[in-house]
Amino acid sequence: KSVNHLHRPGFHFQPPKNWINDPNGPVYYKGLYHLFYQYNTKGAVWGNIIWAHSVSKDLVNWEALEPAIHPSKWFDIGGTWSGSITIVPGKGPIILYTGVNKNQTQMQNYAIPEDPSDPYLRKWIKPDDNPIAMPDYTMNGSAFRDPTTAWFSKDGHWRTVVGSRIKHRGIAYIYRSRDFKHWVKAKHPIHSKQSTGMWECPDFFPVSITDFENGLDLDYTGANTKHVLKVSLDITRYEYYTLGKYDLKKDRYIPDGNTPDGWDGLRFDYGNFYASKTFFDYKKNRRVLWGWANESDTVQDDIMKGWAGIQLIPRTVLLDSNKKQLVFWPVEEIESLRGNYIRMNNHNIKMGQRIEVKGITPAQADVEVTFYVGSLEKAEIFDPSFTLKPFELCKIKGSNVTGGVGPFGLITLATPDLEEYTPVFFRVFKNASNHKPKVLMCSDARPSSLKQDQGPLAKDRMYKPSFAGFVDVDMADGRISLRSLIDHSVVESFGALGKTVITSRVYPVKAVQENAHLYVFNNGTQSVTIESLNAWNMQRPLQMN
Ligand code: DQQ
Repeated sequence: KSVNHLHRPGFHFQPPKNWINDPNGPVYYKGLYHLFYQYNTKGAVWGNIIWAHSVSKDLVNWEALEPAIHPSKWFDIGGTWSGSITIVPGKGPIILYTGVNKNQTQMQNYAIPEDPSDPYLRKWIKPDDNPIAMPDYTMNGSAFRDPTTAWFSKDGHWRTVVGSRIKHRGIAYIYRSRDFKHWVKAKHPIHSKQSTGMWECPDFFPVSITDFENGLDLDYTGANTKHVLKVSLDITRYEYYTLGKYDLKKDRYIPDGNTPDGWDGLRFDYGNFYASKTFFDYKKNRRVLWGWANESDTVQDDIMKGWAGIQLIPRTVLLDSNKKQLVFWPVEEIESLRGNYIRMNNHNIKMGQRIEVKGITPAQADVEVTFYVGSLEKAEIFDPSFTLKPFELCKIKGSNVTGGVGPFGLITLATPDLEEYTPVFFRVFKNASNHKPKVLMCSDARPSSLKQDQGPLAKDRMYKPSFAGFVDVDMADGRISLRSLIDHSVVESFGALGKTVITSRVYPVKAVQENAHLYVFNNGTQSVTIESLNAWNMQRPLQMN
């Protein structure tokens, strides 16, 4: 069966065909970046999941290897689901993953490389003393999965976190081991939260509160850290994270009061982004985040296309210098794909104006723009009694709804008459009392495609949400920046140097390939200045699986 290329990304990670979901076991080992991922060998829908495996020297070009693990033993015959890799001194990399047995019970297993001295780690063995953790009678055997990368503590124990739930309470269990074979569950979960549902794909790692340039490995034990706990909520398909304190003695994590724990929490990405996982890249001393973006197309069209799912461009993760949130930025390696280049400086855009960015390929591009806004005098008042969530606000105040300061930003994947377009933009409000800015960032897929839904069920409809998040900036210098990576059916946008990130998946009918256009626009009464705009064609990697 052939694959339809019309909306297929050019520079995002993807196998040649079929369905992919969660990134698994990302690691840097002996000069190679490894990425494993959930893969259906048989089609473009979820099912028959194995761990596919690719390696890269630069996070840009990828070489597919044979699958690392697939269902073969009693403890994983019903599925080889998500997990992680830990490099264990003296043993090499070890996979922790969730196996499903024939009765659909989930359990944690491990796998070891046949030859840890081989940088490619081609062959994996599942020792017979698996599983390493089974659900006991107090636990939910159909919600017990996705072990994190383990870390070693001074008390001589390895620890890993496993996601779960009991009724509606989301839970992160913690397990300890001295030898990486015998694991014992700690008496208390490391954290849990009522009414959040299953915690899929937990991720737990430290960030420095003094060094805002380098990442930390999991075993780092300085006082100058906070911890991050991220979970993926299967009910909403959103992730959220908190910042907090990890108490090693009690094996408990306590979120800071100012990062909400639950549905309204902070997100790595406010758009189509799920089951993410970080790893520490000791080659460059950074923590790197991988995340999966599902299709937003109808299931029928996924099958017709012959492929579904991509991994987003890996992002570095750091604590923001305000210590209240994380910031994300595409890994620098991706810039090696930048080709033809155009720039624009000090260009004023009046209300209602739209300026075309010409001279690059708008369907496969990297665009960075810094706006100078100046005074916020005309900004709309942000009513603190507003209980609207960002995506609801964006729904009411779309890119065409005139404001004071904004909406302004990019119009991506557009036809010249705006029959189809995906706008990515800011709208700057101000607080009634102290006049501090309250910035809304939107990536609005509603006008992205003329394509009709094929029926009333979710699987027959296109998913075109008005994704949005607030951007925590004071705009003291009157500026705000936006970067978008545009790749046919993907728009990955970074507001204010990665303070707020939003990814959309869109499927235009007309605004495709050479017929896609890119614009900068302003629909606010206050004019704004494009202080600088740099845009590049993005080339395809020389090798993509
Ligand atoms: N996907 C895996 C599970 C995980 C879910 C199965 C998250 O291990 O909880 O493919 O997308």
